[in-house]
Amino acid sequence: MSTAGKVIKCKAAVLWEPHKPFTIEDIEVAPPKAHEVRIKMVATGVCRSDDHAVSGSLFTPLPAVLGHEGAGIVESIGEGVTCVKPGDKVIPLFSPQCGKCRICKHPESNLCCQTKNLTQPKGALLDGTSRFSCRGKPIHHFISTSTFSQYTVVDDIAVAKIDAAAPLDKVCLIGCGFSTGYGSAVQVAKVTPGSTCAVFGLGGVGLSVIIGCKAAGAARIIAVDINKDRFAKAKTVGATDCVDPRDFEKPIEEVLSDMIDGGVDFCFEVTGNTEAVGAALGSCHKDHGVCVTVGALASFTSTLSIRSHLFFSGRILKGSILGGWKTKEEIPKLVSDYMAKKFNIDPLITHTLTLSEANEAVQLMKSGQCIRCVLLL
Ligand code: PAD
Ligand code: ZN
Ligand code: ZN
Repeated sequence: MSTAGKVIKCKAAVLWEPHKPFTIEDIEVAPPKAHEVRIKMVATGVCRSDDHAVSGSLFTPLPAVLGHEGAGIVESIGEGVTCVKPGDKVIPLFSPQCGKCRICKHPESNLCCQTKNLTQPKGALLDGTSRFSCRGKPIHHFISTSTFSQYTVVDDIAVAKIDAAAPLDKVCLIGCGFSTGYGSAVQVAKVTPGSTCAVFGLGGVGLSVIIGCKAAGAARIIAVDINKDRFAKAKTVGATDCVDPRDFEKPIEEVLSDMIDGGVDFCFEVTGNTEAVGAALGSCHKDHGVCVTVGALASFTSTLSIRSHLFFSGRILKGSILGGWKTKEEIPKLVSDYMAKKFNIDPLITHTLTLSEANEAVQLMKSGQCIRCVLLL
């Protein structure tokens, strides 16, 4: 029997208060309104940004259904939706693409003017209301996606139709971690063949940066982390050297400068630690080094403290949201490239659990034991 037009009852992981575990709840998911899409979620990765939302450093109104790295199948569509139909495989987009605004029309940018849920989070769909409720209370959406639920509703500018043959328990990572890292290398930094790169932070996002640096033809890729357990996987995906800053008395930027004759061409901060931004920038070559910060900008509350002298002779510091991809157009292409084996995301997935184990997945991430944990919904 069709569920279109009806309220669906399903399970979701709800965060009621900051710093608390999720509660697995029975929630109601209302039908999509005009220009909205209801999705039966199949799989979702757990990203460090979800944990930043739990801790409050990435502000989002609560109670909410978190999760933003998912894949699923369209269950029903609201009036006026033409980009997807029921049965299509899709990835929700935490950075939407309206295709009409100044930013969408700019060749280099991807933070669409409709990305209000990221920049000024209201915890709602674009019409300002929620489709989720639980125990009689409305529950907020999270950055246009809310993938820690068996069903979610998104705006039609925040969903990308993908290859019908794509394995959703793998390509869910293309909704955030993989695309963010890979795009930070190939299109934000624009890593060049034969260049030298360093990547600070070897979680799912940092390892994806390494995959991107390798695909772009970097000659040397130095993986930097304070968790040595990450080094074996970094080598598997393309790192040529692995360095733990704690093994040295001198600052890591001096270590890398000695290793690579004055510093690397491209450096990436993918730690979420603001102090690592200065070290990453300082590890770039002073004349032409490009540093991309990916992790530190996920926090709304922190400020950067960087010696101004580091910019004296031309280093560049850039930010990167979702790897700079114009999501609606380019996320489906990344899925097709994965299907064509142009890169492999499978080594990033170290654990697969179920929605009822969402808290265990967060603990595995926080303890450094897992790279990406995928929840089956
Ligand atoms: P993760 O927690 O799995 O990995 C972070 C890694 O950094 C871990 O291996 C840590 O041991 C390591 N680390 C921490 N501090 C340091 C340090 N000082 N020096 C070296 N290594 C260190 O996170 P993740 O890979 O899921 O995400 C990384 C960050 O990127 C995180 O802050 C997340 O919120 C952010 C992010 N940003 C975007 C975006 O669009 N900008 C998208 C997705 C994730
Ligand atoms: Zn993420
Ligand atoms: Zn736009």
